[in-house]
Amino acid sequence: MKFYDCQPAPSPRRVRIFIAEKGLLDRIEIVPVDLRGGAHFKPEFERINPFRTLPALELDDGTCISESIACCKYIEAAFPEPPLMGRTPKEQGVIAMWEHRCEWDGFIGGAEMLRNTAPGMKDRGLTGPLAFEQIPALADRGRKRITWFHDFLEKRLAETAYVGGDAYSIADITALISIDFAARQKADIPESHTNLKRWYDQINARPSSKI
Ligand SMILES: N[C@@H](CCC(=O)N[C@@H](CS)C(=O)NCC(=O)O)C(=O)O
Repeated sequence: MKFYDCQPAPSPRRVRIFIAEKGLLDRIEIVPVDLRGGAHFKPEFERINPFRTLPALELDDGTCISESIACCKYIEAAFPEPPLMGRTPKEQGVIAMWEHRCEWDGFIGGAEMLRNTAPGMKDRGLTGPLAFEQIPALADRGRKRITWFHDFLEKRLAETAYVGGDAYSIADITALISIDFAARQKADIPESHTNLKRWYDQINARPSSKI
């Protein structure tokens, strides 16, 4: 299996951490893709992902799977231990709910900020092959969404050890990469959010967070 990766980008990091937590780093070939240099728009990338985003997996039979959560679902099914998406139906539902919430307000909020302000992202308001103009108001909205994201995680982590419940899961991974993505844009965890900070320090100390 191959994993199409880009070191600084948050979505590939989400799957890279998932792979590391499964102990699969030495069983999967990592193929770096230069997003800044536009390697994902070269004709040969069409086969890997016609939507022109990272991450992507290529299975040994040539099947390609893009979308971070789809890559993680495939890995979870193929390599169930340790479970990162819950064991029981209840755990699976609760973890999926929190994971999606973190992607929706955390990752997307960060993407709205970056893609609607960075000079290097002119006409790259959305990923993919079409040009989308930057809309500065969306960057402001993204910043608000990050405030909301930090606030709801602070409340959640006053009640549970991990975002998805009692155990580390994909919900923690998506929360971590979204928090770091927002922090790169000067939207840090507020000092007052002591539960979120405690959780962050603990998750950030895991070896998988460093790769
Ligand atoms: N929904 C996609 C989002 C992936 C995404 O936004 N990837 C970014 C890197 S974090 C990308 O490939 N950007 C390419 C571009 O900006 O042209 C997923 O979860 O995989």
